[in-house]
Amino acid sequence: MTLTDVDELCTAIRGSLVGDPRGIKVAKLLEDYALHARDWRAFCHFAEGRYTRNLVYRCAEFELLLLCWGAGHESPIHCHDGQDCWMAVLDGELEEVHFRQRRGPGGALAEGRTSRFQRGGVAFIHDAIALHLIRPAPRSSGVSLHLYAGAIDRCRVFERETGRSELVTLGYDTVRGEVCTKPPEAVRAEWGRGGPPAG
Ligand code: 2CO
Ligand code: FE2
Repeated sequence: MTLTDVDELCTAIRGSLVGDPRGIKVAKLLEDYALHARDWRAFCHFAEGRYTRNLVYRCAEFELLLLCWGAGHESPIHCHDGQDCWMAVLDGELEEVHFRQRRGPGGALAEGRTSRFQRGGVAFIHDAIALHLIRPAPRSSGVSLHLYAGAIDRCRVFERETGRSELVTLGYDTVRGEVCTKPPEAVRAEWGRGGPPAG
């Protein structure tokens, strides 16, 4: 299969999430798309000082986001609200750093492995695997495609030194390539549970 169109990718993902408990088929689809497609460039949107979250597609089963990472940007250390998360690199080089909470109350997070991913590389994470942060490799920027099944509307972000966390609501910088000024709840309501809004 050669996937060059993001809507084709969404159709294929929907057909593959069921009966793919380890997510192998889904990872292959994302790799295929990352290696062959260019249409994602229409959804790219970079900002000063922070990575951006750009909604490509959302339905009852999953959410697909394009994330744009400038040099020096870094996500907080965070969880994934109990959901499965795949990240496919479309451009540049990204680093993923794993963390885990130590047993007992409080205390610094323990740093685990760091992995690097280039175009076509696919990472998978779930809360049972680790917390993580994502950032571009030194001197690189990056664009990545994130599949959350189901959607992640909020997550906990963690302070490395104390292990303390707070719940944050996740928003969108753009929706299908258009700058988004609405609160995330409004976008979610528009997309409903079945796919893109009509019109
Ligand atoms: N989970 C983060 C987010 O959705 C990005 S890091 O990849 O999972 O903003
Ligand atoms: Fe993440």
